[in-house]
Amino acid sequence: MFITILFIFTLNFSNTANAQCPNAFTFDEKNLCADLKWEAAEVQIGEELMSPVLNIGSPLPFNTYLSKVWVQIWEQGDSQRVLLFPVGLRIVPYMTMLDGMHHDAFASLTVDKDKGVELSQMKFDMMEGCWYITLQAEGLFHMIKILNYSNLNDEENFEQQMFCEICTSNAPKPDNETDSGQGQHNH
Ligand SMILES: [Cu+2]
Repeated sequence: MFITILFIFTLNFSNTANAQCPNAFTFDEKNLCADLKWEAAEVQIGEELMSPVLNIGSPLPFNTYLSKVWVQIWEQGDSQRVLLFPVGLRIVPYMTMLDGMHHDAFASLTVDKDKGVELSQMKFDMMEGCWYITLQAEGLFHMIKILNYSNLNDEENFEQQMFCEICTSNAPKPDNETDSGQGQHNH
């Protein structure tokens, strides 16, 4: 019950207070914001879906989706949101797991000066864990939680979030953590 209340509070907080700067972080002594713009996932056979898609493992290989997202970074307080591409900042898919085996995952990166950094070819496979997009550098480990998989219903998405609540406590020195819900919540 406590976890449920905490979860709902976190969602509401992220919808309002963080609207201007969905993911605040500091890099190279600059206060920056990041946001995720999900794109249609790539699939060779099967129906088209928006990213993020959680690959639930059956029937393989037909329902394996490769998720795709634009990551946009700008300076806090810049209402124009002029895109920045900080040198030395790594943008990496990441998973925290129940068994403590936290790990990076592959993404193919493309830079577009008008759209940001695109991460594609991301294979979010279902495990006993929680997927993130992380911003990494020396002294920085900012985790953006992935919410609302397009192929899961509310109850299944909630179950995935429970892994986030449980698995993240022993993640490597996170400076903070935010949600990538982007107003897609159903309440
Ligand atoms: Cu994993």
